[in-house]
This record gives sequence, structure tokens and C-alpha cells, in this order.
Amino acid sequence: MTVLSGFTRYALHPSRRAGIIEGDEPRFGHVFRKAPLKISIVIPAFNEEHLIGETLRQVQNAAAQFPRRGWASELIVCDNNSSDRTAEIARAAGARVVFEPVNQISRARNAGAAAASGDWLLFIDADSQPSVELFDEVADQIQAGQCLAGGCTVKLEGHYPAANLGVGFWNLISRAGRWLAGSFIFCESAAFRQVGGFSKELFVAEELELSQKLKRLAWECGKQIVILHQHPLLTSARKMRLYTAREHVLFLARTIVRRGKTLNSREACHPWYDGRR
Ligand SMILES: Nc1nc2c(ncn2[C@@H]2O[C@H](COP(=O)(O)OP(=O)(O)O)[C@@H](O)[C@H]2O)c(=O)[nH]1
Ligand SMILES: [Mg+2]
Repeated sequence: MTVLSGFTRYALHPSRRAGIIEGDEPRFGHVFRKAPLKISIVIPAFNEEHLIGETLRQVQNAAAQFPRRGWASELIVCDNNSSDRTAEIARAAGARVVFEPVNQISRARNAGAAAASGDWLLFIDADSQPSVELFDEVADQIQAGQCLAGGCTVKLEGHYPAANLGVGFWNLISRAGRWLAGSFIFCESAAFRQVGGFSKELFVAEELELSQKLKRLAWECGKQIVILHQHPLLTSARKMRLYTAREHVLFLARTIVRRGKTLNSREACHPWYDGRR
């Protein structure tokens, strides 16, 4: 598979042509490669025994198209200190399982990415089900060679009118501001490493900080961040079942009042870290 992307664009970037960027080497992109392009799918997972089996089935089904494009792929699950059968189920499904002892979503994604050897990383949450069509769009974007990273819009399973309103609002903001939803992110591996991956300072909203860093890098190298919206990612609405509206509102209110300081504390982010599943 010959992919012509970052390097050419980088070399042709106006600031480089003008001689503003000098003596530096291209940091990402693939130039007339001989080895097949490789996609590393990374799934962070904490006590996901109820959902990860179905997620892996959907992911493997959708990923079956990569070989048809002449691409290689690998499937990595990062077991984030689970006390249930998550790792066992992932192994049985054929995934490579790595372990991250500290419970934190950003660390789990980073540990999975550290074990990956692909040219592109594709992060998918263990409670989400991507369609074949969504993977197809991702592959088209990668092949077109203009994007550095991307995400997609999301859709909640089940019928939760208030939550759906919130998710609809998020999708609008995500598309308008090119903010990546953590449940589905694809990114050139070298770019992910260059920006330092997900922040270990954040227990929630780490994907927004990553989006910010990638947007800056994309601007610098003349590439794009895309939000796919034709085939939204179906994701679990378990937080709607496990937490009351009061708990959601309180978390939001505290985060606003404390100007985001809550996001740096595992205790304050209890809807993600109190172990309810
Ligand atoms: N909540 C939580 N999720 C974790 C943790 N470590 C890894 N994860 C994974 O991170 C992803 C996102 O977590 P989730 O609770 O679904 O967050 P949400 O989608 O923002 O509601 C899932 O795949 C989890 O299994 C952890 O310590 N807590
Ligand atoms: Mg989730």
C-alpha cells in the first residue's frame, strides 16, 4: 500500500517553502512506504466484563476491512486494574492485553498506546460499538492523507431524552470546534507521541486537552482534525442508569464553580472512579 501524506504536505507547507522552518525533519506521515500501513486499535477497560465482549466483536467485524485495503492491524486492550473477567474475555477474543495498575482513563489509553506499533492509533471505549461504515470513513480519511487526527459524533443507546439533548449539544460543539470525544479517536501515532499523549493530570476531559494539543500541531504542519458525523458511535448510557440526575448536576455545578479543578481529582470525579458498573 502506498500512502502519500504527511511528508509531502509538510514539505510543501507554506512556511517551510518560505524557509521559515529550516533544518528540521518530518515528524510524521508516510512516504512511499514498502511495509503495509498498520492501525493499532487501543481499548482502555476497567471492569468491563458486561460490555467488552460485544465491543470486541463489533470492532473486529469493522476492522476486517483493513486487510482488504492491504493494511495490517492489531487489537490492544489495556486492563486498568480490573477485578472482574475483563482481561480474560479480551484475551479469549484474541486481543493483546496490557496492564495499567493506576486507575485513570488517560493512563489506560497511554499504556495501550505505548504498547502499540501501528502508524495510526484508534482509541475506542470498551462500552462503545463502532459500525463498519464508521471504520470505512476513518480508513478513507487516513488514505486521503490530509488529516492528523479525528473523532466522530456519538449516540447513546436506550431512551434518555435529557441525556440525548446533552449529547446532541456536545455533537454540535464537537463538530464546530473539532473537539474529539474520548470514546473514539484516531490519530497518527507520531503526532500522539509528539504532543505527549493524554494528560495524567486529568481524570476526566483528558480528550479535550489532547484535542487542543493536536489542533495546534495540525495547524503547524498544515493538516486537519476531522469530526466524522455520518455514522455516530453507539455508546453505553450506563451513567444515566447508575447515577441520579442530582449527582450529574452536582458534578457539573462543582466543576463550573471550581473552574475545572475537579477534573484534577479522582475523588471529585467519582462518577468515573467510584467503581459503579
Ligand atoms: N470509569 C472508568 N473507566 C475506565 C477506567 N480505566 C479505564 N477506563 C475505560 O475508559 C473508558 C471510558 O470510561 P467510561 O466510564 O465509559 O467513561 P464515559 O464514557 O466518559 O462515561 C471505558 O472504556 C472504560 O472501561 C477507570 O478507572 N474508570
Ligand atoms: Mg462510556
